[in-house]
This record gives sequence, C-alpha cells and structure tokens, in this order.
Amino acid sequence: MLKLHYHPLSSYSRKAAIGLAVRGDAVELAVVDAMNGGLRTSAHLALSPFGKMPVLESPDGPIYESTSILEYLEEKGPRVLLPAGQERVARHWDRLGDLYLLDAIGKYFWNKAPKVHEETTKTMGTAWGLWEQALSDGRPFVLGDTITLADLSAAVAVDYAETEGIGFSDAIAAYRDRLYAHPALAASRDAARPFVLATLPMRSGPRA
Ligand SMILES: N[C@@H](CCC(=O)N[C@@H](CS)C(=O)NCC(=O)O)C(=O)O
Repeated sequence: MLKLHYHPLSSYSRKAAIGLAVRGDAVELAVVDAMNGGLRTSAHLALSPFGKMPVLESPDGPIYESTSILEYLEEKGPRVLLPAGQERVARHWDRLGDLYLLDAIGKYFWNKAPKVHEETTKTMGTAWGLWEQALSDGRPFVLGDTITLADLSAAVAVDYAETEGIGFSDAIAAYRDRLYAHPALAASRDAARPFVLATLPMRSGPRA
C-alpha cells in the first residue's frame, strides 16, 4: 500500500494528503515527528534527501515534492486532478498556489514581523486577485466543477490565511466554503487545528 510520510500541520503535506483523498487512493498516513528531529533521521533522509515532507513510499520508490507525488498518482490513474486537455493550466495554477499563496502564508505562519505581514498581504492579495478573476464566471473551482490540482495549494493557503488573520475577499471566502464542504478538506483542517494552537508559543513576534 502507498505510505505518505507527512504531518497534519505541514502545508505541503496537507496539499498532498488532500489530493490523495480527493483521488480516493488507499494510503497509510505516517506522521513524521517533525518537531523532534524526525525530518533529519537517516531513515527519513533516505526517502527525502532534502529532509522535507511530504514523501510518498510507492512501489516505484520514494517520491518527494507534493506536486510530483500527485503527478505520479495521476499517471497511474485514474485521472482526477489533471483533467484531460487542462493539464498545462492546472499545473500553472499549482505553481501560482505554491509560490504566491502557500509559501507566503507558510512564512508568515512562523514569522509575524511587520515586514513579513506587509509582504504576505501584498503577495497573497495579488494571487487572490487572479483566483477571483478565474472564478468570476461563477464556476465553483478554478478549472470548473470539480476540485483539481489547480485548487489544492489555494485550499490549504486560505485555511492558514484565516487562522493567521490575513484577510481575503468575500469571493475567496465563498471559494473556501465550497472547498471545505468536501470531507477530505474538512478532515485536513480539523487535523491541523490542534497543532495550529500548540505551536502558537513557538511562533515569533506580535501579530501585526
Ligand atoms: N516544494 C516542496 C515543499 C516541501 C516543504 O517545504 N515542506 C516543509 C513542510 S510544509 C518541510 O518539510 N519543511 C522542513 C524543512 O524545510 O526543514 C513540496 O511541494 O513538497
């Protein structure tokens, strides 16, 4: 069986785990003890050379990088997250979501310096503007009626934007509600919550 090494708080782990759940893959979830050096053990580094998560143990060997994990599964089938004919566009939104939403909120999650707050608000604001444009014709998700790779990073980012008090428009709030109506996303949010609270004392600085 597939085994995903992940942590419920890790944004890229959540992206991969949600993708797996939306696809319906049977997977064993193995929590990495990331707070206690679990990413630096020789066993973990043998799976993930940069000491990061998520990483998938598959019949074809370990696969790291959240998008590569999902691409691997889509290649095996069924095709759920990369609809035929929309692959390039899905990958483009995945890049935007990783680079301008998930990385931005991931940084602010741990560092509440006013400068980081300013950068996060600006970068995420620009990215959400693109999402609003894509959704402006009334489609529920970025590529249409179903959740695809194009939505996954944004789904995790909107949740952490909310817990960290980085605002977004009513249109994005409605998108968040549509996303989290899916049981896989609701489960991911619920699993992350205790860690969001538990890490509060470790997260630097006053909120801007
Ligand atoms: N581009 C990678 C990012 C993975 C990543 O940065 N994971 C974080 C957790 S969200 C991590 O393992 N951080 C630990 C570290 O950098 O030491 C992906 O998409 O999987």
